[in-house]
Amino acid sequence: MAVSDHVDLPTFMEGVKKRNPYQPEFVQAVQEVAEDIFDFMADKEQYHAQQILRRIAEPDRVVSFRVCWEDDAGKIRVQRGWRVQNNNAIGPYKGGIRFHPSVTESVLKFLAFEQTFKNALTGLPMGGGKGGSNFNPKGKSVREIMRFCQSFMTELYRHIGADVDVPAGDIGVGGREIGYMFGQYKRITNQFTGVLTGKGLEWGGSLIRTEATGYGAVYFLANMLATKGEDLTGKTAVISGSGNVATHAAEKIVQLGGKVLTLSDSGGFIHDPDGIDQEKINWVKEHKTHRRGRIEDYVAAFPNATFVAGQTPWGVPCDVALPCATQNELLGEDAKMLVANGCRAVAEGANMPTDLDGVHIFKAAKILYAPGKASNAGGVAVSGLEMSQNSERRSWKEEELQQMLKDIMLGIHQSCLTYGDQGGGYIDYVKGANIAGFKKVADAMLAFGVV
Ligand code: NDP
Ligand code: 2IT
Repeated sequence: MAVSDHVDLPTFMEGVKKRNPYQPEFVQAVQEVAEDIFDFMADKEQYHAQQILRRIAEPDRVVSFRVCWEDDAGKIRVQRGWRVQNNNAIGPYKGGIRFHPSVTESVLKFLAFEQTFKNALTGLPMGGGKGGSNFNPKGKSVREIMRFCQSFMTELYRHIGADVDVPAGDIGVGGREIGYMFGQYKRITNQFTGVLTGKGLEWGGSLIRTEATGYGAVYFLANMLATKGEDLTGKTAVISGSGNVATHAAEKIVQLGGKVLTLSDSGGFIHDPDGIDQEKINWVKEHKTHRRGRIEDYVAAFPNATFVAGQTPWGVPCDVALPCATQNELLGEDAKMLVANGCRAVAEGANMPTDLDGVHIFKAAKILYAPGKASNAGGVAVSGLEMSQNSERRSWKEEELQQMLKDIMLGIHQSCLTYGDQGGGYIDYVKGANIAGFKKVADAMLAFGVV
């Protein structure tokens, strides 16, 4: 029988900080979860005795490797690649791959940690992982991107597998990059397996995977509004980002009768008072994804809009907000501004876009606020459905998948209600998501003993 080890939250966090120096994003993600889990664990001795949270906050393994490739000028370039396999208590490691110059071990550890709870919330059998590289795809030719993806997979392949670890896309990694990586995996191993998700429809991909994260985030937002007897009709939405998640969130907001006012990228945001309708969203998708252009070019195409350089869009008054770009893009001051301007609901499409100050401000204001691990889980959920289809060697119909995505998002919402209802009509979705995700993983870990 393990000896009780009932440390308090500050002591626990001191240990996390000490063991993870120079990893602020990872410490931040653990802190946000630990704040809720310590409350929940107060009367549950076995979680303390078995050091469950401490074990979830220590990745099963972190693989770091060199990625060499040759650029178009013939110069040898050296990047660092990682795969963080955080926890596989409830299924194979599962999570995206990010290519962005800001990628560090800390960023990937926070993402793999968050992914562990998110994947548990979907109800599907997936553990948590994340990978990536500090490679910057901006300004690279398609051939350079292909060579990089092939070199990255030449090491990664030995650490992944359909029943081991199943990567997918994330920032800087879309269908094209998944294609290059899948092609290289298949070439090295001579196996056609469901080792990656987000694949093309011709070669094992699932319908609606591309749309699933953004659509799912808006379904979750609609579920939250429904608890107040409201829907999205006529509501104004401020969205950050202009990639996969942001454009599909915008699309679903428009479909459900809302008006999208902003989109952004790392250069700044555009504000279109006429609303960003489906035609304009199509233009953004084409311009950002296929032409790899900048969001500021939007104002030349749609002159009623304005571009604000170097800023995030949170100062634009709105009914609902969806941060869909990157971590820590919505700070305490932004949260205050949103609340002061009457924003009623925030659903995170990105992972950890709101910093800890912002989280505390949304909680104190008691607005409808969904953390990414709940509201952006639609993407990985459909990835889980892609894995099922690959295992069955068949493809499900679009209507079936649309319904499954809606049901999964509703199920996550219900889990948040179960563990986050604070009485008086206030649901703490952060707490609900953290506890529901933790409980599933923790109870599986208890069953396995000390491993
Ligand atoms: P994309 O690469 O398609 O788009 C990323 C968008 O965010 C771009 O508009 C990009 O601008 C902007 N962005 C990226 N980094 C920064 C930065 N440091 N500062 C400001 N803007 C930035 O990625 P996704 O849409 O797939 O991912 C967006 C977020 O959603 C991420 O947090 C990701 O982890 C999360 N997510 C993604 C899922 C998916 O299925 N794809 C699933 C769940 C969560 P620019 O073009 O200037 O770089
Ligand atoms: O953050 C995420 O959930 C993703 N990038 C998607 C992961 C996946 O495996 O589909």
